[in-house]
Amino acid sequence: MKHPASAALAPILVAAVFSLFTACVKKNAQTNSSAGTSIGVFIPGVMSGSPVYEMLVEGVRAAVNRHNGAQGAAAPVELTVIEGGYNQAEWETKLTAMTASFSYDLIVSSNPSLPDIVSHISDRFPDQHFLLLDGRLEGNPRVYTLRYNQREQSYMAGYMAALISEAAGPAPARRVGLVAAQEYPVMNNVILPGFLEGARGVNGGYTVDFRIVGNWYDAAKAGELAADMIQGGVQVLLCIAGGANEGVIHAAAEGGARVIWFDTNGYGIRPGIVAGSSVLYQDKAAYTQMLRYLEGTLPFGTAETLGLSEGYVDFIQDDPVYIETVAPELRERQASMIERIRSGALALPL
Ligand code: RBF
Repeated sequence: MKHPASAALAPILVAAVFSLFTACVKKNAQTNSSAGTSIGVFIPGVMSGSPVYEMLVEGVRAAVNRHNGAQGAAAPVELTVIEGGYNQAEWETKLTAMTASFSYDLIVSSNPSLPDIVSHISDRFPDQHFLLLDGRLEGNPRVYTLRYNQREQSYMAGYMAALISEAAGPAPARRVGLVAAQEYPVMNNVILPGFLEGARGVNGGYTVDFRIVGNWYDAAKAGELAADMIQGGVQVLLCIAGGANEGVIHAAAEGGARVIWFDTNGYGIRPGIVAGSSVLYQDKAAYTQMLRYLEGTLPFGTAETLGLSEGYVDFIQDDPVYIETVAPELRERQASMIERIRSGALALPL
């Protein structure tokens, strides 16, 4: 008679051996043809409340569906999405496990911290290919990266924040706000300085009240920070805190302040309170680069930076809620500044 524990374990073992076997078969098949191509998307965080990740999956999925539609059902590309969760200390282990499963021909992700993590993994798994957005790594022959010109993106946010602050009262505090989830090199070296630079484009006297939530989900904490900033005279706040942004919106609505949204069109989130949307088109980037991969033309080893003139960064000006919320003369000044970036008269390289 079989031991009961081993009877219970047997199916698990069989499943484990089988999945290892199919993973190896899949991998081997892939090297010879595009049949059985498997894409894994790693989300460094959670999707809900973070448009950069929602756009990533949307773009990858659209490219896979288009490819599968064109190829017929014979050899569909498979797509798996895995969330890494909010504990950043676990991301490398989780991504290593994903790589070590040998299940994915390509792993797609998005985050400025991913290039470092992937460099470590790539040393141990040199055959694994990666497509990384919102990050930069050049020269690894298995890694392609694309980042956005976030100096342009944050400049446009800062310019509008200062325009609204100037118009808000007779004695503006000349202080705009930035509520960020955490400090990281792109935040400290690109986004915060770009936001300040934009505000100073309106008036050189501006400073930034910069506050840190400590994570990407605590809306109550973000709300407390924002309320304190508004109390101190800040009239317009940029928020880059994922799910915690909700708290900033709430505090602004209570305190008569305005919010500049980042990454996606946020006017509809709280009409009248969100007075600017400085966006990046990560869905378009994910779609375009995934199609290049599926067509075999993604230039691994290279790193691209795309901004306003390439159509990957913008400030949404044609939304009816924006037109209703922001006075015409401010919108005109914002529009002419954007035109100066687009024409190259105002150069904001990274
Ligand atoms: N952005 C989000 O919207 N949600 C997140 O959970 C998130 N987590 C991040 C974790 C780290 C370690 C870093 C460096 C950035 C993170 N970002 C996140 C920010 C994102 O990469 C980007 O800078 C902002 O969305 C602004 O474009």
